[in-house]
Amino acid sequence: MCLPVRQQVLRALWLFAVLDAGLLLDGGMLYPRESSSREVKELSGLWVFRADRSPNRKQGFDEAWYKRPLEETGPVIDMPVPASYNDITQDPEIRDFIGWVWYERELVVPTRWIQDESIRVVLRVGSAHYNSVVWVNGVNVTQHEGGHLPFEAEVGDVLRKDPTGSCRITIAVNNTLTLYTLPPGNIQYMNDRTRYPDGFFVQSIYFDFFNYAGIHRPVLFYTTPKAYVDDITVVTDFSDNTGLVSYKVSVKGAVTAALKVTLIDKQGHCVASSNGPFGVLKVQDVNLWWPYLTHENPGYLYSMEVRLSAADERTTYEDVYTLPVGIRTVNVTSTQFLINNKPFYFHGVNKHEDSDIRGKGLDWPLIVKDFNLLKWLGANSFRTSHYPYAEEILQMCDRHGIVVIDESPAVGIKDIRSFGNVSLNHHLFVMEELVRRDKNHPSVVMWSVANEPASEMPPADYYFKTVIKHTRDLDPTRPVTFVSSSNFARDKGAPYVDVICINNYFSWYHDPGHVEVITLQLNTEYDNWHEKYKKPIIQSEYGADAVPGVHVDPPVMFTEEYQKVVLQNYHKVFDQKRAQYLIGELIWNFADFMTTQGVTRVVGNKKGIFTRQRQPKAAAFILKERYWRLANETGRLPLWTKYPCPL
Ligand code: BDP
Repeated sequence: MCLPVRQQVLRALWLFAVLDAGLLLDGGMLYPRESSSREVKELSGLWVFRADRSPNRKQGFDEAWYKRPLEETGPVIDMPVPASYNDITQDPEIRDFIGWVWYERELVVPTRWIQDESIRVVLRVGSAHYNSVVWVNGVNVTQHEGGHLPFEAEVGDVLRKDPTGSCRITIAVNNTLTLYTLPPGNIQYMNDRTRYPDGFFVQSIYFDFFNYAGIHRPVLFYTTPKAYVDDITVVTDFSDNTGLVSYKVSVKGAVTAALKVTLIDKQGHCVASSNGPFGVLKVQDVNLWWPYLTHENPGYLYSMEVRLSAADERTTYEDVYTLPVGIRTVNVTSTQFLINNKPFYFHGVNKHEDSDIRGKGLDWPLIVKDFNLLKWLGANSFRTSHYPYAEEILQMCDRHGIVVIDESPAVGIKDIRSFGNVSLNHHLFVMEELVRRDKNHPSVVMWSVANEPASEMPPADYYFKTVIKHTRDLDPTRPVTFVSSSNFARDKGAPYVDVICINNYFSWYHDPGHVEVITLQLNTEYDNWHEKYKKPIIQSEYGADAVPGVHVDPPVMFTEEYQKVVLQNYHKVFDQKRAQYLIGELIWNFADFMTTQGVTRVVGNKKGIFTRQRQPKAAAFILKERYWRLANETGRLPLWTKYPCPL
């Protein structure tokens, strides 16, 4: 749909009015970036650490461990940040620990941060799993619930109490999951003293990945002036060759402020500018943001520089924040997913944040390796199964044109008590945190509110109707989905979503060993869904475990041959249905990943097409050939000349 420029501008202004309605959250969560007015001080590296092994795990709070250096209250060990703590030591108790662990870091902050009261100093945690309490010099500065999203606190006043600038940061993190957390879990005490020792308990989880814990993403200080740019929202559109960037800037710390907004292209030329807290930038001869393998120049980003000037009786403030902006549109019809009005077919993967030793800790070598593998594979997309990934990963997606389905941490909602109001309100809050963080990423084209909940339970209907509606109200510019497990007859989410995402494991969890049933069962399933809901479908998970190096032919389960043949049978149906309403296929999983121990898992889930160490299994080559072929069929360019497939 191509509206005239004027109508599009009005639509954008209406959108901003909608975006602010009924928010639970106050304030923005811009990614910390250095600029002429902002400094960033990363605190990655070695922290000191202690797990609170007391029976009720409350010794640290009872003895106020945050009041003194941690090493004065008991033994400490080195702990890298960011990283999960579980696989760092040789101690099985730390690997499987449940409860509060304590991290601490001492440093000296720059004198000018202390002396200059016009500087605002913010402490930011990229993510910590699951509940966190943060102190600076013994003063509680914030707490946060939820393992995959950032939180921050203004700490200038606390730091200024000590003119030497010495600073002790203490972070207590608890990985206990309850029926009301996202994801949910449950602690069970085993009271049969003939079978279990006193105080024995286990944490039940209803999701299939290891509940890694600790400080998973960077902790850092950043500064802004007292009057500062608190949030920016952009919505993009285009008409013919004119790009439109509607923006809204929120300012804090000043009653009045002058704002200058400039859009700069990759060559450093200013292509549009405006004044004021909201407006529309018009870009002539626009370079649209295109996905990888659909254009010779994918992932085109402009830089939007927001410059604030304000003054109070004492001083003047200037704040500068630069946001990368990709100009693109997303639309859905009953059979298609359109990016920039062109049909887009997702040929990609599901991932996990998971690797040896680091667990879920952010790790740049791993991130870059994974992007190189995605490109090698010819993958144009992934789903952030089953929680929001690091902002740094989404920035890579923006730059490389990798399309993202951004999923909330609502995985494993299986207990009826997790559909009550406490859970629902928390879920709405988390969707706000997610949209607030990721709304400006061009790579993010759809929100996924949950994965495979027990949607047959009676309260699920109201629950998901509410979460999906809230998400759509928060962001009317992106479609919303809900990832269903196979049983369409019991599904409660599909009536409300824009795209139907389905997971199934034919010839694995059903009819194990019978790959010959895949095509029939998949065809029936697709036709049922599409006839009932008339919405486009994404095969959001399919796959089979393969223990690397295990070979049997004719294929049997858990061999590399079986994984290959499962994929090939699914692909036959994909090729029929993508001519109709199938708009994507995402393999489960990109790489093997760790799970809790259990009789169905051989040191983790082995459905990766790459091993956990990122080496290809036989299935990776099948998929690579297929994805490059799909790219050549569905791409908009003569890709063989532009992108020689490295077969
Ligand atoms: C799917 C889940 C995913 C699991 C996968 C499996 O969405 O988290 O890892 O099954 O069992 O249903 O491999």
